[in-house]
Amino acid sequence: MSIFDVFKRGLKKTAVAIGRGISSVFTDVKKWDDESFTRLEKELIGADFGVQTSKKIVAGLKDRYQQGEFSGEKDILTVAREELCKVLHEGLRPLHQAPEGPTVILMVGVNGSGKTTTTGKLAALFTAQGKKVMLAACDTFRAAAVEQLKLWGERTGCPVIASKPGADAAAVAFDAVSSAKARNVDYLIIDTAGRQQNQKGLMDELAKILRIIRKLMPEAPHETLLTLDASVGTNAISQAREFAAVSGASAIVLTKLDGTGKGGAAAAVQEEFKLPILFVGLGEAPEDLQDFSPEMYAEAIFTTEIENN
Ligand SMILES: Nc1nc2c(ncn2[C@@H]2O[C@H](COP(=O)(O)OP(=O)(O)OP(=O)(O)O)[C@@H](O)[C@H]2O)c(=O)[nH]1
Ligand SMILES: [Mg+2]
Repeated sequence: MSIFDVFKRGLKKTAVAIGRGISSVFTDVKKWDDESFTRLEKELIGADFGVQTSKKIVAGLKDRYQQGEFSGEKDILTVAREELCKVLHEGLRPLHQAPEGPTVILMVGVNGSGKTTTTGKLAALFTAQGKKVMLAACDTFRAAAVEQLKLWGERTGCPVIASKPGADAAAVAFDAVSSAKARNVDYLIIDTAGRQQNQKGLMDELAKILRIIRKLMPEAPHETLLTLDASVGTNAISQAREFAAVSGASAIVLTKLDGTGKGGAAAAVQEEFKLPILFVGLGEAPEDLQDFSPEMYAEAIFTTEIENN
């Protein structure tokens, strides 16, 4: 399956929802007026594109329509794609890499947002690129968390540094960074427990993990990736903004885009967080985590190829 197929399949629910929305706006409209543009804006907001982005897309469409650049429904999709890509390219950058030695990636996020699964999928992605990957089970809070990560270690053939549930998470981080340096792996990915910014004990634990990492490698972590569940809706996503600030998140992984008809969230997230989206989760299989490509994302969402199911 090509990477674009992964995007297409993962975003199908959203594409169907948007496609229906656009058709319902334009079926009986030969000429577009302010009302049809407003209806389209509402459809986009309804698919979680966020108010600002929806306005930007529609304003761009309107401009180009008035300049006579397009007329039919198909052209709308093309222009909508271009406008969405413009928004999504703002602030986009590749993953930070260590100039030498291991690149350390710290996973953070609220409970159930996809940290452990993303850790496993990243291991699969980097391994497929021929890189040496090590995982660290710093979620010592939840009993089954260590086992869950060890399973991903087995699936991807990557060593997992772990201790017992209940152990000191920062001590596991210490062992993991030491070991990653000694074995000179390319990537160390550190899974952590789910937490909210108002849980003082757990936030202190995260701060301690960071202090220990920096003691051994002052420039690490090279990325602190915040996992955000796209299917929870834009309100819940906005609530994660404070968490992002407190945890020092450097970039975002938007997970579960396949589980929702409101997959427009990437645009809203970028608008809210001012952090780049580096990866997207488009399903539960290892290959369903992909580098975020605005072009593929926009093409998969705004498409005329929607099967009727
Ligand atoms: N469909 C779909 N499911 C996903 C995706 N990412 C994660 N999941 C599922 O979401 C659930 C929670 O994922 P976890 O990786 O365990 O989340 P977590 O953040 O580690 O959870 P805690 O450690 O409990 O905080 C699991 O059932 C995953 O299979 C995705 O991109 N698509
Ligand atoms: Mg987890």
